[in-house]
Amino acid sequence: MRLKALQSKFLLTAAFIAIGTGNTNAQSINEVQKIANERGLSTADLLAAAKTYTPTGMKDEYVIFSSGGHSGQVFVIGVPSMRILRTIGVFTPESWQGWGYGVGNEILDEGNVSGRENRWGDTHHPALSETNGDYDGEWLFINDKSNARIAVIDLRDFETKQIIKNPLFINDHGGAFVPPNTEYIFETAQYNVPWGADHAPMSDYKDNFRGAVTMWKFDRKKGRIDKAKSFAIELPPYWQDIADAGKLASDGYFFLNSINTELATGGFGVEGEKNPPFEAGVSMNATDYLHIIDWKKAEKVFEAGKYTMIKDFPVISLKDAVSEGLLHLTPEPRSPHGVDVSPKGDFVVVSGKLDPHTTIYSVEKIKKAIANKTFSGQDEYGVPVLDFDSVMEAQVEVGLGPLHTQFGPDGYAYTSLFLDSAVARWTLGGDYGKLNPEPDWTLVQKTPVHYNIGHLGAAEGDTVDPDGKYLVAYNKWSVDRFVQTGPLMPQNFQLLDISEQGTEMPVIYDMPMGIGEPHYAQIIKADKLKSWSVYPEIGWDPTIQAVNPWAPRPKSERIERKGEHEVEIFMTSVRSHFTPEHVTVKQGDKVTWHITNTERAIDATHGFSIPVYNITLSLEAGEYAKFEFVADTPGTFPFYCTEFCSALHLEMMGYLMVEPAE
Ligand code: CUK
Ligand code: CUA
Repeated sequence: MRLKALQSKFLLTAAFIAIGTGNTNAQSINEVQKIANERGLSTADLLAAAKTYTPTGMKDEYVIFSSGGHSGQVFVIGVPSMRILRTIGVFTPESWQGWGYGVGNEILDEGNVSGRENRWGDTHHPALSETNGDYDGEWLFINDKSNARIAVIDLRDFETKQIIKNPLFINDHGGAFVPPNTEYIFETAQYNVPWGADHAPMSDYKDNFRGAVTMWKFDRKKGRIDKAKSFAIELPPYWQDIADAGKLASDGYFFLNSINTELATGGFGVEGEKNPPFEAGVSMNATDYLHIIDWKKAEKVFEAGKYTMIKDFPVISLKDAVSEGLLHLTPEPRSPHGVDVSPKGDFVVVSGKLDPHTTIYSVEKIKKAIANKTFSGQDEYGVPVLDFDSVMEAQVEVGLGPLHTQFGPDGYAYTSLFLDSAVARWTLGGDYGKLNPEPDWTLVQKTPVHYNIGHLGAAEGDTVDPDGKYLVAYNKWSVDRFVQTGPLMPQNFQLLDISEQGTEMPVIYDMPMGIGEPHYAQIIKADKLKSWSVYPEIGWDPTIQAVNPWAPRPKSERIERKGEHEVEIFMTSVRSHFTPEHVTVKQGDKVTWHITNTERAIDATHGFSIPVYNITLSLEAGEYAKFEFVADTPGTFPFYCTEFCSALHLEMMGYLMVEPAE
């Protein structure tokens, strides 16, 4: 019965498709119908296909920059096709792009932790650089939760340029987030430790463990975090969670929620320990605290020199943060997770995992309560707590396990529901109220997703000017959606069409994410990206984004012996040979190898690899790279181009001969 109805709908859809292509040939209509019937596709499926299918040569309208979770990387994905465009090696070496196998090692080393090499990360929150609250497509920042690090990625070449380790704490979560003009990158601690992760007994938790937010100064001209102009603000040892920077009405503020205001220290499973496990211990209070930080005020306090050096890093003390009036708290419902600022910056939306509502705070009311000191008290560290009822604007019952919220251009907000496995669409009030037909602060509809959604992302959905149109559910579980790939399954990115008001929000694509477990991702209009197609000049050094004077040029290739145990090699690569093709060094030589890809053609990448010495590079057109190693193993080592670059690519090789020492 249902099949029949669907089949008659196919005719319509097929005719629609046929007309759309200018082809009214009945045969092709029949063909579409036949295939749809054979594959069991509904009209909705055909429509979804029409909305997402991207024929060869057609480009995507939007680009997702997705965190990679504990893969340590960033993934770049096209919308609506949901095709993976590339990965960006960040905290984890990645051989295909030559990241961390001879090149990039110095940058990865900046992320060493306590003198140890750390070659993975847990990336959660990418932040695109913004100008006036809108993505400008220039820079991307991302945090590593596992070791409290921030990475800077240049979107001219999609490469990581800097990794910086937080000196005060050992993991982070409320980062990376940027204010509307990217003056700073915010990073906040999560599982608190004594400063610098020094040792202290758990019984010291209340007195010696500390939370903090670090404001990393971003020098846009240099494209680097300027550590000398960065500082931190001490916070109580609650588990600070996700954050969001204010904009427009809330410009200058930074909002940050927290769990574990109980100061639970766990201990479950330890003999003689009577504390409840963390999961219960941190969820006992009916409310936790939203932290409201006036970062512009904090900047002034820092500039006035009112800080203490801790672990060689300037920290504004909790005491000063309170007396200077730059830190306030206000209660938020149980086990809060997401905090998201509305497009005009006038509302702050908080969702508590254990409360079926989203709670909306009014920025105007917050400002008023701060000015009038409308406090309901203070926490045990002396931080003033703004009275909940005087700052809360509304609560919307959206469903079970609300986590994160994004916004559309039409007064809609979208909240992910982890336990319901759904996306809730609801309406904002205030100035947004006129933008859609529904009443303010009301749940409009819910769309099921598969399964257990974490973050969600709407096109430009956290900027001052959201686009709507598409929303992606970043689901944690895929369960039965794909061919079984062993017990480890991909995550599932589901694309939802949110372009129509008042209708459903159909899921129009499932994308298995089998290369990492992403958390947040941001979606930018593709035409805002101004990526290079080749490096601007031959000999371009991506680490300085300029021509490197050391870069070998055609006719300057050579091998120079410097002193007894040092050799310097100047090599070029072009289709389809390396110059020189023979490199002979002596066992024990310190080898410095310079190599330039002298190509000017788009996509004319050459790889370069040496066995045994663990070297593999990816040299894009124009790129210069340098790597060093000690030739301690004698032997005969063919080096070759790993990228199938030409008909004579197999011939693009040479020999490294390491002569044994006497
Ligand atoms: S968190 Cu993972 S679902 Cu790190 Cu932003 Cu919420
Ligand atoms: Cu160059 Cu293969």
